[in-house]
Amino acid sequence: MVWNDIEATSRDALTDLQDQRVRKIVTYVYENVPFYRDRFDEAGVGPADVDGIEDLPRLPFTTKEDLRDHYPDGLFAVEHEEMRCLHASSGTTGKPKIIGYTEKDMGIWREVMARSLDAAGVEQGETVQNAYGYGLFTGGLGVHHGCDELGATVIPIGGGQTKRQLEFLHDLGSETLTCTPSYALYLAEQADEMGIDLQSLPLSTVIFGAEPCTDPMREAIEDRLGVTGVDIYGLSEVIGPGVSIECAEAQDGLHIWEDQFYPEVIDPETGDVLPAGEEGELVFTTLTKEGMPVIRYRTGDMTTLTREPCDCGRTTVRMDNVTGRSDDLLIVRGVNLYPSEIEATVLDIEGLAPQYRIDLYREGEMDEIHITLERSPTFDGDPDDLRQEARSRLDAQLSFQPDEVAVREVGGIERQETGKVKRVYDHR
Ligand code: DLL
Repeated sequence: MVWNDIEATSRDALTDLQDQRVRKIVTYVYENVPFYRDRFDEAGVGPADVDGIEDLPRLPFTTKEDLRDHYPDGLFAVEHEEMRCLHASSGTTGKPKIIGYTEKDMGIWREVMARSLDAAGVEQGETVQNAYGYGLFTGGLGVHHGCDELGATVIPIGGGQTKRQLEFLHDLGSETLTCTPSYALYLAEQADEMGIDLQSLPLSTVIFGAEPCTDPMREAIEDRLGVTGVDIYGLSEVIGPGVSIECAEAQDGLHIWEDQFYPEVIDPETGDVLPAGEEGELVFTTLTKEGMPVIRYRTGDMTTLTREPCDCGRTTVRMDNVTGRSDDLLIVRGVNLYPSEIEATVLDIEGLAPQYRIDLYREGEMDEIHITLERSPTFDGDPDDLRQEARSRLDAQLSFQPDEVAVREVGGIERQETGKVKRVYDHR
């Protein structure tokens, strides 16, 4: 069962639809957004050169810098009064990216979020406790719109208020919780402290996203909350949450709603399109959006695509869960590392809590990297054994020797109640 038949349509039918839509959107942006017209003209390409998705690589990329350089509305394709809602995605530096949605775009968002919730197993009439932040961040309202479209009962609690979250999970009996993976773990810890047994609640699903979640973290969420964990992905520039999601049946890659958002994976260095199965940077073209379509938008997120059929019956392309961004890459004394690789290697160690932080310093000419871990509440051995084990796994699996590895007591790594978790602190 799928929410919309398009999710399980034949590859040929989907490609036909994508070809039609891409022709239309390329003409639309050329006629309505001077930024795209200038870019295409500079590259010597135009709508006449694009007959379908196969021709997309002829068009130039759009980047986060382009959005910032044309702040606030230089990529809008309609007048302000036609926008029904504006969101903003704040980066770590500079101006936020402003995203506008017309009435039609709001409909697309509702639809893809309803499909996503349905794929995660949420049914009409069920209750969803939505602990993503409301406001300019697209998480809270995105999930809210989807619940509305699906006919689920949404509790718009937003981020934080941990005690109230736990009370509500108990008293209102939500079947689904939506929040970041780090917050799901924080809730589990606080429940332990308050003596609440999360396993005994009706809660059966956590839909986590907005930040990376490696396998050890997912296992910790599933075990400690007694749920199925479903990974949802999205970014404001494309729509918000609801670009892709795992299905609860297979939990094996995230189904991209590719009738709306056409994905490519490229080599981040050369910009060449990579075949399915090879890891690279994810790029999206929105096929139907009206207010602020994006063409070949570089997300910075690293993933792999697969077109193998999924057990759930959906035929859409799937992406691997995103565990790193191309700009997260740490280059430490000539070794290239993603924080997620460090995380996946060390958090697999029995006795460590699913918490960590990485600090980078510069000593003279040399970079130094310090890794801080935390023992799990059930570990009663010598923390030095955990430290040694972490060192030897990092060396064996990543050929990496950090300058310092510390293992703190339970709660020794600071927790964050709202927003996206920060793991890497660069003091250089
Ligand atoms: O984080 C939208 C969202 C809200 C997705 C709630 C899922 C749930 P932005 O604030 O614009 O939008 O941030 C987008 O967050 O490019 C990724 O780097 C990261 N991200 C989002 N979902 C995931 C995920 C929302 N499931 C940026 N796994 C993206 C890993 C994710 N990273």
